[in-house]
Amino acid sequence: MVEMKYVPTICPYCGTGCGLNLVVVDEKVVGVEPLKRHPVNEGKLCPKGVFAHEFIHREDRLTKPLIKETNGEFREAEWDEALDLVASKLGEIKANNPDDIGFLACARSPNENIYITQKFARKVIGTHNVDHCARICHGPTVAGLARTFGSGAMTNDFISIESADVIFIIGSNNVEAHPLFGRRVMRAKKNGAKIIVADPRYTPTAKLADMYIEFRSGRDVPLINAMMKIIIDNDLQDDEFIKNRTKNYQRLKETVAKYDLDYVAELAETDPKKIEEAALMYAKADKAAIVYSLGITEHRHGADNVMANANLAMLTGNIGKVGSGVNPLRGQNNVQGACDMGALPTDYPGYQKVVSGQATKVVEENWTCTLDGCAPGLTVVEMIHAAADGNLKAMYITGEDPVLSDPDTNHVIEAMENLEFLVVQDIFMSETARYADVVFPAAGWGEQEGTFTNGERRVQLVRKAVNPPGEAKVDWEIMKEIAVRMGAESEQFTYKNAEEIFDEMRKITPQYRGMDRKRLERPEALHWPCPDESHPGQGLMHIDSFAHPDGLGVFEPADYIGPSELPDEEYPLVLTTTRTLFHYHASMTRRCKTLDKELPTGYVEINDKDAKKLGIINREKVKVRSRRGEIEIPARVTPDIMEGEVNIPMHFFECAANFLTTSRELDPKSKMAELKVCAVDVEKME
Ligand SMILES: Nc1nc2c(c(=O)[nH]1)N[C@H]1C(S)=C(S)[C@@H](COP(=O)(O)OP(=O)(O)OC[C@H]3O[C@@H](n4cnc5c(=O)[nH]c(N)nc54)[C@H](O)[C@@H]3O)O[C@H]1N2
Ligand SMILES: Nc1nc2c(c(=O)[nH]1)N[C@H]1C(S)=C(S)[C@@H](COP(=O)(O)OP(=O)(O)OC[C@H]3O[C@@H](n4cnc5c(=O)[nH]c(N)nc54)[C@H](O)[C@@H]3O)O[C@H]1N2
Ligand code: SF4
Ligand SMILES: [Mo]
Repeated sequence: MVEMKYVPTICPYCGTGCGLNLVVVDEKVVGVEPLKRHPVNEGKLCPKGVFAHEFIHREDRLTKPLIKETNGEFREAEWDEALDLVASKLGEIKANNPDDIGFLACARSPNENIYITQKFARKVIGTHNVDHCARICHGPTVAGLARTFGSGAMTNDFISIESADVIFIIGSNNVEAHPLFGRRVMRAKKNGAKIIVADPRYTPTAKLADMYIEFRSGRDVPLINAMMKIIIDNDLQDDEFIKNRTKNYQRLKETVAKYDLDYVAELAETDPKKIEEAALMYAKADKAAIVYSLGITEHRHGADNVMANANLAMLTGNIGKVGSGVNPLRGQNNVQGACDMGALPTDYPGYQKVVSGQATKVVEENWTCTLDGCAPGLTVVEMIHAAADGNLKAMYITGEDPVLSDPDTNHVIEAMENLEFLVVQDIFMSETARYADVVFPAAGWGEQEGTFTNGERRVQLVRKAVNPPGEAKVDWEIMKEIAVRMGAESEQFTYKNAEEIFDEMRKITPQYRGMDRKRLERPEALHWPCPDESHPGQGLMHIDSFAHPDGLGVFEPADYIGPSELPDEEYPLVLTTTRTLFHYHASMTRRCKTLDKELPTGYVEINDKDAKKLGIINREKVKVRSRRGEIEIPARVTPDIMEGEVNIPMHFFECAANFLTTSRELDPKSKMAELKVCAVDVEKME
């Protein structure tokens, strides 16, 4: 008899966090069904969710530990041998200097794995060198919203957007990147909301807009400052809110006074009338929401961009009420959780600072150890630079693929090759795993229990439907084995299941303290902050006061800095890099046959007028060059990108955007690299 079961869980792709059932027949996941009553997706899924089961049972899953021989080839190894090797090598390097080792946590995997990764780095190795992909994603959100609001997370829940009167979307293509949030934007429009989209590309999201503002990548600060100036000039600011809930308004006023409409329009290569009209629409609305994503964050002034949005919302009193707020759409399924869990070189779980003696003491007491509570560790891009310079000797990378995802691929490869010892723990042989000394096979989605925290701070259970393939193990189990081998006090790594880890975590994480597993079993789960077991969780933040100790929001005015690399004669075009509907980064969707058929490889979008000048026709293969590298890639000629700008989706290693991008300049406030702007040349090939 065929045995069939439905296992409810959460989609493994974007931070929307849709609920679905895995359909399991004879120990194999054969399909996916949306959860009809799930509060996020209400019975709908985007194509990635619908076909999410297709990568699980792939033949090329990693099933055995691999050790690289001196001839550069991998051989299969038994677990004991590989674990012993990693424990002894890490022990050797640690004995010399714990800060010679760096860790990357996996924002694709459950909170429990991530908590263990940072605990392993801090307690077992003794370093704060632990970070993850948020650094080159929404790191500026965490930094920028913490400065302005006191908490670095999305201020409203997803459903709130449906009550907005005006939605200002800047640098977010949510119809493709967060489709089930995009669905709510469409519903808001049906309810009468006016939509403004500011983006250098006329995206599927922009096509929904009542007003589309085309403008040049990297000019967000002047654009938003000009909007604030118009609002103040027209006396449309919310004086009550500014007086009672904020500080530093005078400085904001002085800063934005410099952002004259015509100056900004010229700088941003846009229409001044549109900036003015957008500002008036936003300020006059009763409830106006800001939605943003990487178009705002992935710049060397990413945190300034974020703070400009926060300033705009506070200026008009659009915080702490339904239908308003500052809504960064978080990327990975569990990147909100990865930040919450303290996979950050500056923060313990719950954003408690490693430089705080008080926070360090609490963590030490709970972990029964002493910690180095003084200097923060290295961030993602700093680790890559340090490895390339010989200042970092080992890396332990769990579920992240910097060779594909980090800026300046040639430099990343150089860094990986320069490491004395590299451990990669993944579900597939990623581009980065090829450079590893030891590869551990990890259990993936559908093969383990735990929790994901979505972009609206909703903490949801994920469940095991099938066993991992071959000898693959859950991430935390692998690290536990190494911890024990490295002599970590055994009582500290004796977890029997993910729930025990979650319960330990919530003891030191104020935002999660009130979440017990029983409460998370409800379909709506719980939003953080949830400080105690009687607290209902909180979808809407900053209702009466901000999360700063004095309860006030802080205006943080920012001046225009702009991109570090502007077009010139040799590299005359601005390159931006983005996402497409059918692919999610690379490793999983490119292995889903249905999605791969939809879009088998990459392309460079180029404006039709630019293409004409260069004699390039649609689908023709062209060469794109920057100061870092070059790739060959088919052209997609389109009017939907502004003149002077080209765009490459980031998913395809055979024509990878990151061979061209730069990691030279980082945002001083968040250490973000400039993934959304660099200068390139597009050449016709012979
Ligand atoms: N289908 C799919 N969905 C995904 C992902 C995926 O790989 N595929 N990845 C997930 C992850 S990790 C993330 S972080 C999110 C990202 O979600 P988004 O940020 O929405 O995705 P992107 O396409 O990278 O960038 C958004 C928009 O920024 C615009 N842009 C470029 N430069 C600028 C600029 O200087 N200013 C402004 N205002 N806009 C600019 C681009 O044209 C693009 O339309 O998506 C998540 N969802
Ligand atoms: N040019 C350019 N570059 C970008 C961006 C851009 O817009 N432009 N966006 C940036 C952003 S926003 C992000 S978030 C990063 C994403 O960068 P990455 O985090 O490197 O991207 P993923 O492909 O999501 O990597 C996840 C890896 O984890 C593995 N994995 C999945 N589940 C598990 C698990 O349970 N356990 C373990 N151990 N492994 C698992 C996958 O196979 C994959 O190899 O890319 C960044 N890079
Ligand atoms: S919107 Fe995001 S979470 Fe929902 S099905 Fe699509 S990829 Fe999955
Ligand atoms: Mo991301």
